Amino acid sequence: AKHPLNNRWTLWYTKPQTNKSENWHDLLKPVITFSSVEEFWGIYNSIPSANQIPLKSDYHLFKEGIRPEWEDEANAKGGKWQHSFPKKEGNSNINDLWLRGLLAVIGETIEDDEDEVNGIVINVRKPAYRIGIWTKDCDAKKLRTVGERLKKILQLKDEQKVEFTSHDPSSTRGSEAQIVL
Ligand code: M7G
Repeated sequence: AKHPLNNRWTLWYTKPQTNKSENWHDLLKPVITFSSVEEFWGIYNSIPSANQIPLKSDYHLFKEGIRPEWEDEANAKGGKWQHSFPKKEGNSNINDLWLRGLLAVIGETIEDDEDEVNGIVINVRKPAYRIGIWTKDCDAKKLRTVGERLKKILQLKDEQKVEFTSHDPSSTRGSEAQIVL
């Protein structure tokens, strides 16, 4: 028997831009939707790992029906907790950390019964890998729980910070982080 997840999840992929005429919407595509633990492992084991996908690509795992974009109404009032892993520091374990993030999101251990988390993203960039958790709103108390758990999931040391930034630029001064843990 399959072990059902509490929610259905869609994996998305952003491929790198190869010419300037391609915009964000041309590059971002859903890959597959699943709803059980067994399907998750089948997919995870058949796709390239985070350290194998090209520079400027992203994986996104979001609840079914939520596009991994600021504009989606489920994201518009929320923001993201992020940590950046500079490649010069090694990060040979980035695949493990990304997997820990995926499991915490689909298993919903990143939060209590709050329904605050919409998804998780990894951005593969030249200087760094960046992992972010996207939230539904900016409720300070719920955010704090998610941020603290993210630090543990990503096995960060005290001095390695996670930063929360709201998607709505009018609620922040520029792109400055609003909360740092
Ligand atoms: P990024 O991947 O967050 O950061 O955004 P990066 O600078 O490290 O690559 C890169 C670019 O992708 C942005 O400047 C936008 O043009 C586009 N982009 C990223 N996101 C998450 C969105 C989004 O949610 N909506 C739209 N419209 N564009 C996005």
